[in-house]
Amino acid sequence: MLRFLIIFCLVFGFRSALASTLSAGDIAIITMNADGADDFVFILLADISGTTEIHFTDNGWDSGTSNWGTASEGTVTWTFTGALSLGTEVSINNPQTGTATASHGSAVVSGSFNISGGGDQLIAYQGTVASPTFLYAFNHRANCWSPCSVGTSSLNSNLPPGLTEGVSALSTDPTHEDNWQYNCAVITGTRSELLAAIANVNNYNRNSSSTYGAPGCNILLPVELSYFEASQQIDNTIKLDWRTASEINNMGFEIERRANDSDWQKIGFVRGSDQNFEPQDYSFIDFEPFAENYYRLKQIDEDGSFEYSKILHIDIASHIGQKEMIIYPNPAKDELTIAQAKGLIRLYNLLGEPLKQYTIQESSIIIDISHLETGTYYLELIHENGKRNTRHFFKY
Ligand SMILES: [Ca+2]
Ligand SMILES: [Ca+2]
Ligand SMILES: [Ca+2]
Repeated sequence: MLRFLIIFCLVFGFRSALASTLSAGDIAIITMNADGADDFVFILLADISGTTEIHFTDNGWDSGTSNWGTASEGTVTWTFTGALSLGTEVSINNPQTGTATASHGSAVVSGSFNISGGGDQLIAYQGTVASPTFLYAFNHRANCWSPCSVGTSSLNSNLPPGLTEGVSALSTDPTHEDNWQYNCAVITGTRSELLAAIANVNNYNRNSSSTYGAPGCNILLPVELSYFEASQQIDNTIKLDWRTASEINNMGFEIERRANDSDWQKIGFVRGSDQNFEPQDYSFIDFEPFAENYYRLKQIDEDGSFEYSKILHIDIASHIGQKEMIIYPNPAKDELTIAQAKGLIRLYNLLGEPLKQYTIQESSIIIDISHLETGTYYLELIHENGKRNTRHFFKY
């Protein structure tokens, strides 16, 4: 069953719209070969757009000097212009030959790129050599990250800053094999669940005789809600707004409501998008809310499984802080009574153009509407305390 998550603060769906600036764990290395011509594969765990450039080096990071190791290694710079979805596997082929190709975009080799069969590492970063932002690191050198001395060794590396073993870095220590491929043990879940699975040595095919290609995992992420909010509208309806960061197999959302002491009732349904890696915005209007309302979303997958969102509570009375303005009759022909109102009232046509205003000193007033053309109008009450509410009526 797909997971239904509420993530309020850090939602990578928001980042997906940004062009090319990635963070640790936005990609993961899922195939690394020391044999053959050192093909490797990484997977996108964030959508990208614009021009994206990522460097991959077999040079090590020396935490003793807080700088790169001094061995002569190489770098593959991958460049892609356009949009790629989360879950895309990108293969870099033949980097050891000095002339690499990429399954998406282009790859340019500089220096002497060679993933050593004696153990080596592949470190992904953005930015410059002098000021890198590390994205992911894969190390198949036994007894490394922390105990290794780097210096002039081409085989050793310490864990680059900003990366976390088991999340955005994988050391196969103490197991050494030349070639590694993620076995797709986990292909759905939250981003952190996926990263934890990909950075787990137990989830890898490995050998020292033949190379691996792209795993072809078809990574899926469940429906993730970026936010879910309720707001009272000027006409005292309640609008629910929510955004998904990504969706897989999402049939849609049932909107459920209850009053303080009643059972949940379905009051609507909004269809989802079956599969989407871009943020999607949804809304629903409750035209007849209670004074006190609780709302939740029931997100339903195509297979019928479902999960509930958090529960929102919105109390109309406390929002307005006033008794509700009453108008009658409605529809009305010649006269309209406005009751439970004290303050300034403005009459608008359907275009929002103000037609007339009234001041109500007592709690009710009868206004003459005989001259109005047939149609819908609305009254806005501005309470003495500054709060406002509105009512529609139909003139016939
Ligand atoms: Ca090699
Ligand atoms: Ca090397
Ligand atoms: Ca190295």
